[in-house]
Amino acid sequence: MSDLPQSFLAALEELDQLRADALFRLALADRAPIEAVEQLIVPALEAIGRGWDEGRTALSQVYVAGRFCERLVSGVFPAGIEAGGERPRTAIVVLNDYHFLGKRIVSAVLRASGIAVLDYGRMDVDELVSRVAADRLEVLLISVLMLPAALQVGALTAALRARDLPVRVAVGGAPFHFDAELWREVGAHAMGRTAGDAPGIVRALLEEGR
Ligand code: B12
Repeated sequence: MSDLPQSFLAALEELDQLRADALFRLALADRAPIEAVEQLIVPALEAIGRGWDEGRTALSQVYVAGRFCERLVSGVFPAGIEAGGERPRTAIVVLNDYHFLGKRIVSAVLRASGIAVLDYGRMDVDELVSRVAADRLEVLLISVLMLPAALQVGALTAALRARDLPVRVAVGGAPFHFDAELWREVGAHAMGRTAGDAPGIVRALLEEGR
């Protein structure tokens, strides 16, 4: 069983979706969904991303693997149903980016830990500042995978400060893995490496802000 992640990566690289699907289901037999996602899907997509960076993998392979993993993730973490009652003061967004998988997983983990979260989808800086103000957010989670989008978090935190909005910002995604200091440089209050970090971060930021 220990070579499951390796076999899953090989199946994705060969675009063998039937085999990848069977291996993922095998992983789910003795793992929680979040463990199966973190142990199989996340490292496989990271390896495929490196392959593209180094010229070993075609963009079409990255695309097909990404879309396929999106289907697997949607199967175990269906899109959220907005909770009734008081409107949550925590939201998650993809900033100027089209990599949505991380956001989907982080939202699911938060919901599973009893934290209600608004899903803002994809936004740019101006739209996001307006929504944060309108919803009087306490915590904003941002998922970005492109370096230019990560740098825009700096423009966002500056705009939030300029409007004196007390929201606390947490970031996650590949650029923050590649450069461990980037989250501080863009003015975020916290950074998470995995979706499993999100509930602890939200609770700590809510606590700090009160
Ligand atoms: C799949 C993929 C795609 C798919 C996306 C499909 C989709 N619907 O999401 C497609 C093919 C569309 C795509 C397109 C592109 N991609 Co792409 N892509 C990837 C790849 C291989 C995997 C990303 C992924 O889904 N990972 C799985 C998810 C679950 O992981 P994750 O998002 O990191 O989230 C985890 C953690 O980071 C954390 N997390 C994430 N967000 C947050 C937030 C908070 C608050 C917390 C606590 C935690 C947290 O929790 C998650 C679970 O643990 C990465 C490689 C990589 N190393 O990430 C490249 C990568 C991100 N892509 C890259 C590039 C360049 C592109 C393109 C420009 C390619 C091109 N030339 O067209 C386009 C641009 C699209 C755009 N404008 O946004 C580069 C970015 C480099 C850079 N420096 O900016 C990467 C890093 C590849 C590389 N090594 O060069 N891509």
